[in-house]
Amino acid sequence: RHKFWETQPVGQFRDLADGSLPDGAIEPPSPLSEVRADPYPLPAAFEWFTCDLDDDALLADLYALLAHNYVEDDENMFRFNYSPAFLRWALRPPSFFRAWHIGVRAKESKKLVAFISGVPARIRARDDVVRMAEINFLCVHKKLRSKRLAPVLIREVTRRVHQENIWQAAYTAGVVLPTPITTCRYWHRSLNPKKLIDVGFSRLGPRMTMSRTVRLYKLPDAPLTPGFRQMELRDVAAVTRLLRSYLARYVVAPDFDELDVEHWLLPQEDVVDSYLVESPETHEVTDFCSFYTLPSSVLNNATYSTLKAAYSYYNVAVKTPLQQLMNDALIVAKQKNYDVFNALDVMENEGFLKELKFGPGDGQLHYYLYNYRIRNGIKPSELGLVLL
Ligand code: NHW
Ligand code: EN5
Repeated sequence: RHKFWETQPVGQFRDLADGSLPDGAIEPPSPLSEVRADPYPLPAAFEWFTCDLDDDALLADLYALLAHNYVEDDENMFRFNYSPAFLRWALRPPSFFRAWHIGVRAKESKKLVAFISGVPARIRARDDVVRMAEINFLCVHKKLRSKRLAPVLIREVTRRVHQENIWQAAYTAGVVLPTPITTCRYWHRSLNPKKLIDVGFSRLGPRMTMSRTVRLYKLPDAPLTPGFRQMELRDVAAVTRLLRSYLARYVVAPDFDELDVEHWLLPQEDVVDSYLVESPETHEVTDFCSFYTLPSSVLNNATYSTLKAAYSYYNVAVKTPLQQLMNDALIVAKQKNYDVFNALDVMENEGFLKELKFGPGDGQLHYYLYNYRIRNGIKPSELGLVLL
């Protein structure tokens, strides 16, 4: 069934029933001297190409490859359209490795035809903090599909991760592979219902008119919680404390330090937005919420070419009820002209989705670990990790 994945140190479907296998690494690390020294062979017309994301021309090529060939929904109506600034942010966190930004080019034309990337992260599974690679943006040009190029890209990124003495990875996919640690559902909250219906992202409900629908999704003009404001550089220490103590309750979650928080959560326009509640009395930071910006191209629509989507990222509600905090997140997203606010059913999100008029989407997101077993998997609500 899975000619490639059957050869990899990942949970195999046939082991699902075997409760005797322990949690943790599936296979031990090798001595670095045994890590293959040279790149895996590619078909003769292609060559490996380590991408320099400082180079605006290269970044534009990567952007274009993904904008035309990356993930679509099951009916091919929308395609993710990660912006160049977003890609730079996603691929250059603290201590990133340039060698993990891996392109494949046509030797002759130098055209970028495939890509895969990793970034380093510390991820905790139960009480074990593990250095991992987060693998993302695997993409093969549409004209080169089904030629078994993806396994070559995956082996090559694995080799380059091993060269840094890192032996585990985390990744997500919309497709089922051996074997998810958990399967999450996407939920969607309409902010601009008329446009969403016009482009086919959502439908007019039964017995609903357009004007009733617009009214249903109406939001206040400004956030309601006193002390709700944008996160700033001076908040990094307080946000790190809040987030670390919050993520400690999940079975799988990132182990963020202040440098990570500064990178991943400090607002960057049209990339990541973060807000917090500063108590008007004590000036303490009590709550935090964030979302990232990932537009989708609208395929085949005469009126609209893109959907502006916000994706719920990390949220911590200590003093403010989570539902109220997320309602404020919806309000600022609406103010900033997003068409839809998306969230997964991870962490405590189940506790606000229905109440805030999110509806279940038709997409799922499966979470995976490479070379790390978690017996029986976990529930989405036990997952404290959001990948981009
Ligand atoms: S998920 C998004 C992936 N990208 C897309 O869906 C974009 C559109 N599609 C494509 O570009 C987020 C192609 O269809 C791709 C497959 C390139 C997906 N993950 O070349 P072949 C990520 O980026 C397996 C893993 O003929 P293709 C996460 C498939 O099961 N494996 O197919 C990435 C089959 O293997 P099998 C996937 O359609 C995580 C083989 O590829 C996969 O031309 C990567 C077929 O290859 C997917 N999304 O190209 C793993 N889709 O065994 C990281 C298909 O079943 C692992 N396949 O025969 C960790 C590495 C680091 C370890 C460090 C210690
Ligand atoms: C991530 N790093 O399928 C790796 N999106 O539901 C890639 N559906 O947008 C993983 N099909 O349900 C990719 N509207 C996995 C996701 C791939 C993209 C995907 C889904 C997620 C999606 C939309 C549009 C469907 C169009 C037809 C959807 C319904 C919204 C409705 C709003 C009102 C309340 C009820 C729900």
